[in-house]
Amino acid sequence: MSKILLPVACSVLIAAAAIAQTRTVEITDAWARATPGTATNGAAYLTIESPTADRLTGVSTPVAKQAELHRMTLADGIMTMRPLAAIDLPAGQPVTLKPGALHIMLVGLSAPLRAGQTFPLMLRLENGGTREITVAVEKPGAMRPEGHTGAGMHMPTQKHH
Ligand SMILES: [Cu+2]
Repeated sequence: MSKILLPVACSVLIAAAAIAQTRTVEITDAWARATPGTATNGAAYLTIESPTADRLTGVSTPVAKQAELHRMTLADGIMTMRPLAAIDLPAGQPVTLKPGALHIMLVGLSAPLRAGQTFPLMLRLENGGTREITVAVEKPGAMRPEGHTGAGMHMPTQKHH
C-alpha cells in the first residue's frame, strides 16, 4: 500500500502549494481612531491573514512621520506599549490588531485624524512583498470599525481587551 500512497501524498502537496501561491495575504477591517486636536500620535488596526507563514515586518504611511508595530500589555495593573520588530502571521490564521493589544502606532501625525477620513498604509511582509491598503478613520474611542457593520463578514466579538 505504501508504494501507492506515497505518490498520491506527493501530488496532493504539490497541488496545495500551487493553490497557496495563487492566494494572497488578505487584509480586512483596516481602521484608525480619530485623534483629539492636539494629539500627534494615533493608532491603526486591521485583520491580516496570510495563506502561508509570513511576518509583518514594517508599516509606513504618508500621514505620519513614522509608523511602528506595537503590542500593548497589562502587567501589574499598568498598560505598557512595546515596539515589535515584526508580527508573526501563522499560515491561514487571521491576526487581529485591536485596541489594547497589537496595533500600529502612528507617530508624528501631520494632521489630526478625523472620523470619516481615509488614508493609505503600506505594509511590508517578509515573504509577501509590500501591500498598500486604505484605512478608515472611526470616531474617537471606537473599539471596532463601525463603518463595516452589517457587511456579513464579521465574527462575533465578545471581548475587546
Ligand atoms: Cu503604541
